[in-house]
Amino acid sequence: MFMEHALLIAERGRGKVSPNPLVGCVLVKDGVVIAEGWHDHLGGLHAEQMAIHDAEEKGHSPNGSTAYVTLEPCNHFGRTPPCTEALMWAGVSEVIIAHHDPNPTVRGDGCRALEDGGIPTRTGLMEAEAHEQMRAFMHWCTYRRPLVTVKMALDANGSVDDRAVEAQRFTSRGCLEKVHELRRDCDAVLVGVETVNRDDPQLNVRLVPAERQPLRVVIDPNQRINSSAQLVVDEGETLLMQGEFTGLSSLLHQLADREVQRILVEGGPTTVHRFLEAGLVDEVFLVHSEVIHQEPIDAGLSAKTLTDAGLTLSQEYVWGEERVEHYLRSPTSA
Ligand code: AOF
Ligand code: ZN
Repeated sequence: MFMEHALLIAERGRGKVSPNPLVGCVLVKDGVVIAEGWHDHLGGLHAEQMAIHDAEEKGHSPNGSTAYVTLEPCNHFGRTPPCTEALMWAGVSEVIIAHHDPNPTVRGDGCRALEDGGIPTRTGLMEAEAHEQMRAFMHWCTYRRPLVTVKMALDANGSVDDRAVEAQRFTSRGCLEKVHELRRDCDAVLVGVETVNRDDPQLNVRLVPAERQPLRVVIDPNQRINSSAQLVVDEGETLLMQGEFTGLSSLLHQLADREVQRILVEGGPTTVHRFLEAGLVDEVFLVHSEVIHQEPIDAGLSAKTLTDAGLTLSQEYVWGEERVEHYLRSPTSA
């Protein structure tokens, strides 16, 4: 119950903390929550430190309380001083942790420092839920590449575009808003040059409130991008990946070095298939519209293509007027 509370308040930092994870913390005394804290934005207080401040502000002493925190407290001087020290200084008597911190600069040390300081710790309460909430951060720490999310919209026959008409959206406004929410949750959005030259997309977050915009990445090996494309001339940041590629995996490592933890591939079939064939896709949102294209361009995406790429159907949603299939990397091919 207390860890559930900590996971819930961690959500308040969504879209503002990357490349840090979402973290929540509650202080409990005599079975009652006396204070709460969460990592609110990059450079802001860590969850534990905010909770300690909150206790003081409310006139409660954190001394003798139990801290429930969704991530192992840090033990390093980063953008803030170590949380381990703050917890010890506050006199917390026990620390219950959902998930260890896989960050190489803090790994293992947080718990050890607390134990050495005489504060017992217990790790693993609601671990799976915490992992899910910090999925992109965990993936980036472990593999040093971003989590790759693909989104593709198809007509009733599996076509991505209609050559018979000017480039235009064929999904509902409600669906577009969900796509913008997805973009907001990603650090970068990637397309191929063909998509830029045909659709002239902005690839930013406009339909829902956003604290920051994703980095836009265009794969353009032969430098064919239209120089007046919106994402070239507008104010947002765009990374043009020009020249020969030695492999998509090296592209992802380059992006990971720029602290991109989750990337949304919104490209056309060529780009999406490149990622699928390289086995680099972690999840797919397949948006099914009831529209029928007159001169279709087949996406070439079948349940088999996705299974072959190591993905399994996990859930179905409704986004606006469209049905959406959510595929996730099968546990065996992680
Ligand atoms: C915590 N509590 O609320 C968070 C933690 O450079 P900094 O100070 O922003 O530290 C970033 C690292 O600290 C981050 O990569 C992760 O390992 C950990 N995040 N730790 O004790 C928190 N957000
Ligand atoms: Zn910390």
